[in-house]
Amino acid sequence: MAVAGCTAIMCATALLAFTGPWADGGPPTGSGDLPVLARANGVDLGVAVAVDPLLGDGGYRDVVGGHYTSVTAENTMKWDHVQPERGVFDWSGPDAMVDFAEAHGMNARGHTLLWHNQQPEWLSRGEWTSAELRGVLREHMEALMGRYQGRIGAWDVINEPFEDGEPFLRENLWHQVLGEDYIAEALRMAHEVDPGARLYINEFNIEGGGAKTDALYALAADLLDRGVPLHGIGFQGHFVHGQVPGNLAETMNRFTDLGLEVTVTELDVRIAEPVSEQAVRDQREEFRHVVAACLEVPDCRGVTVWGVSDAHSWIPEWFPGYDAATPFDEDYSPKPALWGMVDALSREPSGRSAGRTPRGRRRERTPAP
Ligand code: 9MR
Repeated sequence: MAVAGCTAIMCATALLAFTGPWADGGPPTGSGDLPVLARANGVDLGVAVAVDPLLGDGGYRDVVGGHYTSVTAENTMKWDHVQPERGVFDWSGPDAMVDFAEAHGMNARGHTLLWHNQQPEWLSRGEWTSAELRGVLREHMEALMGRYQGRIGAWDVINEPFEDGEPFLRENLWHQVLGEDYIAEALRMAHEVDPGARLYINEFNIEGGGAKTDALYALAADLLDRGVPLHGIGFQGHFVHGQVPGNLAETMNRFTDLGLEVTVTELDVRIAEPVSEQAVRDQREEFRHVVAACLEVPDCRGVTVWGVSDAHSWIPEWFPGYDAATPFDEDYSPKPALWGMVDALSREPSGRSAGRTPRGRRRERTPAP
């Protein structure tokens, strides 16, 4: 997931270009500026993409290719899409996404390998012995991770392992059949399949601290103590307008103090309807805050936004009464939220990319509060 830096001249030009317009809240001056700014800061600015518009909608492709440095598969790399029948793989969506990323000089994140949702029935309803399920998991990893080895730098290996609002491991298929050490087992297996990939646990409702965060911290610390190849924690970042945690950087720092990297993997900020112009303006500060928090944390690798525009966001369907959660409106016009990300990337002192801390470096652990 390495991001290319920009030359001093390119970085300086990009930063200068943003100094004026952003002071008075204007829009971006050019579609190529955000990627330059992100790379100048040594982070990825990513977006979750859907395959159909990525292939067929010019406006969508322009937003993705023009404003971001990385893509994540919103759905097309999940089990039900990749292996709808046992041993029958569909690579059309994943190939399209990875090809797009490469054609546009972007990075790609893999999402996701073990999750309780979007499993095909043959998997979720199967009567598995632990040996059989291990075999199925290895086949899937070898096919999917193996296909994109060297092209996808980071994988959300374990997705949402804790109960929604609880500090307890979720009773998903993997837990039920393989036991609670399924997480260590899956990470080791993933590392065998692609030793070069950065392996993540991706979780939500952990961004502001609390019992679930503490439980994840204890799990991560235990895995590292046992030498399990865990490299990063994904902070999903599905926020509600007005409730974005102020202590996000502090929470991320707890995990980087373990020697892990972190990434904000699924950022959106949903606004209650009716969506007021004021709320949309205020959302700018919330997107700025999240990107700035990542820049504050030396081992934060980047921020990925969940959905290209408000027309493609999962929010209206899953949270009726909420909308406007992404940085582009339904016509692909940039919203203040996009400007907020530019604000953060423009104000970061330069040199972060040159002065990055080495990956995976272990630091002294801080006790859980
Ligand atoms: O955005 C995805 C949406 O299109 C799917 O219908 C949904 C199905 O569960 O999954 C959404 O993505 C989820 C992601 O994979 C994991 N974290 C929560 C995301 C939002 O539900």
